[in-house]
Amino acid sequence: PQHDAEKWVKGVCRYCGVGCGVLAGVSKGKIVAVKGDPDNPVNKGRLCVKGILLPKIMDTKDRLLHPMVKKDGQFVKVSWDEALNLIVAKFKDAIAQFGPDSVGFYGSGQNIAEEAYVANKLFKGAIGTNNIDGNPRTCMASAVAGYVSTFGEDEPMGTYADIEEADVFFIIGANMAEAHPVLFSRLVDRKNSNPNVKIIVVDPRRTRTADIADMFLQFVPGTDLALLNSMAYVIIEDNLVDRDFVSQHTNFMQGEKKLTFDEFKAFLADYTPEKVSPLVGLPAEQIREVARLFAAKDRNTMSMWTMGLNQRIRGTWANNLVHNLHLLTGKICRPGNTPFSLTGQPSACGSIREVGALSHLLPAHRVVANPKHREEIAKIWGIDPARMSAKPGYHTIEMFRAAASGALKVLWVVCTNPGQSIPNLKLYREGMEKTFMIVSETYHPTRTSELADVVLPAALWMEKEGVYGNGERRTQHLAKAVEPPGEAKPDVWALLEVAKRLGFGDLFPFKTNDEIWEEYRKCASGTKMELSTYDRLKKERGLTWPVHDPNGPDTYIRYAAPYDPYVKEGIQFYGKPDGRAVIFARPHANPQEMPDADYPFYLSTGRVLEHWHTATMTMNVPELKRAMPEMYVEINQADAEKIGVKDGELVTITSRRGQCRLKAKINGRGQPRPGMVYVPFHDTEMSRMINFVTIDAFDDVSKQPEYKICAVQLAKA
Ligand code: MGD
Ligand code: SF4
Repeated sequence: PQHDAEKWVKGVCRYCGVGCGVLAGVSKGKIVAVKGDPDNPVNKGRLCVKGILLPKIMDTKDRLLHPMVKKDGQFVKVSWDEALNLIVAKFKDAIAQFGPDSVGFYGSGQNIAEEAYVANKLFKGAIGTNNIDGNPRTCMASAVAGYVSTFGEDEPMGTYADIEEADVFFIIGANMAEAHPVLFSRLVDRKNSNPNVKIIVVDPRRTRTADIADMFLQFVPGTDLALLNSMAYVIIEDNLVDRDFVSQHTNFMQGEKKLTFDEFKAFLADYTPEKVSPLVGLPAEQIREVARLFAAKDRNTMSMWTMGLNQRIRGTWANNLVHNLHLLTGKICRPGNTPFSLTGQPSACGSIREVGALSHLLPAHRVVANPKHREEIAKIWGIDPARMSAKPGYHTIEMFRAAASGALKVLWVVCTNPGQSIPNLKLYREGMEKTFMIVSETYHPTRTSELADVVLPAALWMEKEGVYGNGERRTQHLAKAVEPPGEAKPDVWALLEVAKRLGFGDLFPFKTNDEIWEEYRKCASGTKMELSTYDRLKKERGLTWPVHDPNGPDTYIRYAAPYDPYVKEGIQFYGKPDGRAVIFARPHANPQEMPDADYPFYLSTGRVLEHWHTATMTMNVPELKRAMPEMYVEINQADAEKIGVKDGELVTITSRRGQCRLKAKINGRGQPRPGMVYVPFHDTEMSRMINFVTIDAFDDVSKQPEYKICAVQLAKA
């Protein structure tokens, strides 16, 4: 109970990319309550049901309290010393015999920035391999590639404050009501405060988000590119283009080739609403109406999207096409006008995109392939740049393929559960068993830790301090509130120990998180994503970078005066050499796997409100478990009748890769279009783990897998 708290400690919610500020109530060394931080501008005191119940994930029966090593197929408790020595011996052996690219690291958008920074430096700087990737590849990679290709710089130009300034919301491929609940409540407030606000929701599934839509477009899965191009067509046809903006701030491109406005217009001739209508399954007039509302000259328009666009083999292109609509209409870089990609995890931006903990990146939005970038980072890391590899390492799917093929000998997994969350699981679980796998976890067993050779007990949320960076560029500090249980240690401690024992102690002299942060801050200094000091972050309710003067203001809108400290006048897309963003001609392309006579349904997968990803944490909370004890398959009423299934009956879902058995949910909280089914991916029970069914095809630019679409057959079980 809240009144028992001896003190309240400032932190951030453990779960989603919204990044709500929390105050954790501590009593007798335990977190006994959590409340929304009223002073945090993200949530202003609100929390969703997962956030408010956070104390219940701490002292659970399955907390991992000691290091363990698998001996003769059984996990045996060992000392930290024994576990670390074994890990170091395995790393040394593999590197000596097969070279640095035989080892890898798989991290998480839930790591604090300091963990990701140390891991990045250890693998890319000390060991000399770029084999470091993480779950944001499965989540945000297409958004990264979209921002970088269109604007030359990653991450949104706007912030959440745009919600209170916008009066048209274009929400495509995002179910904010369940995946970004507190942000959704800000949207609802905005709508309630102003009768003029219009909300457009584009989704093949009727979701809870669609419940507040003024226009709901339930289109055919996988046809976003055609729809977005068609909207661009209407914007040009109806003369809704902001000609001045376009001529001053944009280039038209098709691949590497520059186009004229007229050539771009000619490209769109294939996308008239009439031509596109049968493909997308929407009336032509509805496409026109939506485009006109989006582009209305007297309105501010904010787009929001997430996995529906990102988790696609054309995810990068889909991102480009949303940016196109804002650039064509000039609805960008002004309050309430912004293409805003929603982030999935609490620190996918702060710890992975900014720290550069993916296989092609270096800190502060640099890339491994650029010699100047390697040199700059090598200088800060105190190493010879020759020690760093120019070759991007394995991205997520490649990394688990390398484990399956035997090329990857040692893999360290921290703060993620790929044994449940990777697509086409059967193949990759076999790979995880084959390679020597170290898993740093807070709980055991999980679907990954059960396959490990060594498990290391990790300190959980608020048992360690650290920094998270949320989806609006807000860097926030979480204080340590309580001691970790048993022998659990912060992940950063284990990383530093392994670094020292591998002989790299001189590169890792850090005694505190402040020291790690201050070195990382040097990487960002002089770039256009400057960060504030650790001391200041401890006091503030987060700061949205760039923070040009460490003691000065943070930044509401990038690329635009008077908000962006690097722009003196007007708008400048300074990520591009000529300061111009790109409007891309990108054709429609089908998903990798289309329904056919054998596999006639589209399968889509995603989240529900009550659970977090693989549910290791949320299934430990009785209230959440009771509310949503097992996952199910949502089927449209008409399809259910066709296959003779009633609500609650078991259904077998089969793809070319695997099978699942789930209860049918008809007219549940979501309703897919006929011909499509939807399954949440939180279930830990083998027969209900939908990633045995999903496809591991990925976007060839962003390398993000196409979790959102594959073809399946359904049968009453
Ligand atoms: P999580 O449950 O978030 O799932 O998938 P994962 O990252 O694999 O895993 C986090 C793990 O970290 C948990 O096991 C938790 O117990 C542990 N943990 C918690 N705190 C700590 C800590 O401080 N230290 C350590 N070491 N461990 C900790 C997410 C992934 O799933 C993502 S990001 C996406 S976007 C994909 N989405 C998706 C989908 O939409 N559909 C399908 N079918 N699959 C998907 N998989 C992907
Ligand atoms: Fe936590 Fe996200 Fe809920 Fe906020 S909206 S309380 S960050 S899960």
